Amino acid sequence: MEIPKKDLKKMAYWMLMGRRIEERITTLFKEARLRGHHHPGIGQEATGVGVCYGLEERDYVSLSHRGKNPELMKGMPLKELMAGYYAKDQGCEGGRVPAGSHMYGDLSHHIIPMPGPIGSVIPIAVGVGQGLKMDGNGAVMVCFFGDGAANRGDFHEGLNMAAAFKLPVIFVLINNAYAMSVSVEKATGMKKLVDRAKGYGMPGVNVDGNDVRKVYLETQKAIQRARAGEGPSLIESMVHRWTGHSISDADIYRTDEERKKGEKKDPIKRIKRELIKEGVLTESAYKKLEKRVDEEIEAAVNYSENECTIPDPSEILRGVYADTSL
Ligand SMILES: Cc1ncc(C[n+]2csc(CCOP(=O)(O)OP(=O)(O)O)c2C)c(N)n1
Ligand SMILES: [Mg+2]
Repeated sequence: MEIPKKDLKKMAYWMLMGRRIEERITTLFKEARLRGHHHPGIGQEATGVGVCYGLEERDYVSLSHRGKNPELMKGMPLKELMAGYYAKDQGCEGGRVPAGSHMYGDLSHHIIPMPGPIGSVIPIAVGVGQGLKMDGNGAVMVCFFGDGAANRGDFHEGLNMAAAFKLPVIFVLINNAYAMSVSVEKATGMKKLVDRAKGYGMPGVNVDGNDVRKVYLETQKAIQRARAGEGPSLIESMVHRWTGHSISDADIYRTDEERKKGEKKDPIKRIKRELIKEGVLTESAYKKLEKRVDEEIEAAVNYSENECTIPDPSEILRGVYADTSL
């Protein structure tokens, strides 16, 4: 299937946004303008964009700790995301999550936060899928997680239940070959994680996560299946993690050779090369896109630093305990 040019341009915009925001957040940490924690999603842009491009307002996503495309594409305003990194009132969690890169969400945009323990979001996503099935309006739930999370019990219980009840859930396993410093080879006896799908009785597909078109087209099949009431699918997307696990990981357990091999598959360079070759974008149109993305990010940084407010300490317990007066 051909993807229309206007959609490819939008995909390129979102991928650039995914890349540049990670780079900007990293420099803000280095300048000590941001504090807390960050897991750079550099290298995962084509996966986030390819999966989320076809989602509709009625659909839900649940987040992992890496990559910003799902929440932005699902409607979280960039300024709200950035103010969340600064732990400001106006941020996505009202200043409660200075941890930065995860544990935030926005239910008004159908974005389910990632709980701290990796993989724990999977059974939650299955529960949302059950709710969507009961609503019967054809909405789907997309659940992102990593290869490490796929070795936790939550993955196995969640996929089994989703298949047994034919729930409209698309499980997106982002395989970046590592969980912190532990390689997939060391963590499991399986060669291909996607083969696990067979064990639960659902379709599974392995895609090159650097190729946004392939990710998009495979996800569309899974979405159609879910909307038609045929149940869940597992998509394993192969990517390279460009940085250490987090900004505080020196990444000493990988070789330069391994890193260089992964970086050759850069999804951003690839989409730029392809779209210019196919006449979808010119070199100068691509530069304009970069400029637009950088300006939007800078506006969000300025907003967070200069216009947003720090939460009042009296607010700290809001949302922690149930309101017993109700
Ligand atoms: C249950 C649990 N164990 C350990 C951790 C610490 N931890 C945070 S991220 C992470 C690695 C996750 O690897 P993966 O699922 O492959 O995602 P990636 O970081 O590669 O995107 C670990 C072990 C955690 N958050 N939860
Ligand atoms: Mg991983």
